[in-house]
Amino acid sequence: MDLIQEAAEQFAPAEATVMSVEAFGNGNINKTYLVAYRYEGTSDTGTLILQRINQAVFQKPALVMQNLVAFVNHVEVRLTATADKGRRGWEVPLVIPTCTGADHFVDSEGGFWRALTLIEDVETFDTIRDLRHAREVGEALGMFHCLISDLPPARLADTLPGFHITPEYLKQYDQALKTSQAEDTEGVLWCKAFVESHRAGASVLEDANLPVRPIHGDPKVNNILMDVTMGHPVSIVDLDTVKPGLVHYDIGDCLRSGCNRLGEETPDWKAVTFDLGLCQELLRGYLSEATFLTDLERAHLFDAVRLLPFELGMRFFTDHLNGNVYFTATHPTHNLERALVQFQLAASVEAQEAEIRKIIIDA
Ligand code: GN1
Ligand code: MG
Repeated sequence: MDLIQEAAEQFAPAEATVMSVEAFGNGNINKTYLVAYRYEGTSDTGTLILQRINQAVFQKPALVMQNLVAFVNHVEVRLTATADKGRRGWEVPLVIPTCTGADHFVDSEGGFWRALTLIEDVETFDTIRDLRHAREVGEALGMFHCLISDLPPARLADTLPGFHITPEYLKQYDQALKTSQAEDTEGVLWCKAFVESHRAGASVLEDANLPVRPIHGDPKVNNILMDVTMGHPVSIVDLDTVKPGLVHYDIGDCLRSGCNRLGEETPDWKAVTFDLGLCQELLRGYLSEATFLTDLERAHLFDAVRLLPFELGMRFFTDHLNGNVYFTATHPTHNLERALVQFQLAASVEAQEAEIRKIIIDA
């Protein structure tokens, strides 16, 4: 039996047979599958999400599960307290135990597997469709932050030290430069020059004494689930990076993902721009929900908008220099192409600094 099938059977109900296991979603780190099963002797079926955690990235996957359970338990209580019967409410994926009651399964090759409930009747988008969608995405992130704003960050482990700390990524980049075998193509030279001209100000967020809060860590547009009929958001999934951090990392990440109409996988990197209309709606949506934000946090929002695309560009570029060891890549220059997109986006943010600062003040 192959390892995926073996893992699927650990999480399906004891009285059910696994019918199919299919690749699901398009994450760059973990492997995700949709498992369908049928209860023996009946026509009743069920589904679950099965994931193998990338242990090169998450070196302590048990802590990822611990955070997930702390998050789910907290949000479930909050949701029961605020349930609104009139509209489809916010939902969270639940951890499905193995047949022996554990929250994960380790296969014979050391692979770390866990299963979650599937949130049904939703759709996801790689890019934002229109202004209304932008507003809903912003509201979703604000809602998410609000739901966890009273979860003490100390209850969450740091599952990924250095995550979103731009100066740390600069150090990793410098290291990669020393050892890289990558050829100095035109794109590589352009990226190197871009990083060199952007070294200053990399630690502005960490230096600003901003409050540490629980964050999502990866709120890109396709992690936000939209109800298929009503179109409003019902969840933000991909919860492996829920941990203590600055909300700026989330806001910057959501904006760099949401305001790039061509998407982060576009081959046409020279045409990438940061869309001001989408930015305005997304931020309005966010700020309408995130009422806990302090003046100091608001004052550093532009830094987040500027830094996050630069940081992700540098992470992709570093991975290109290292031979694609971190992000899943379909071809050798994939991470270089992704880096060019993010750097171009960062350049577009800088070119529109005055307009973006005005949007932040007026939002
Ligand atoms: C990774 O696995 P995925 O696609 O959800 C990465 C994020 C990046 C994102 C870019 C743990 O997320 O930080 O923003 O790719 N996750 C990790 O697409 O590094
Ligand atoms: Mg993720």
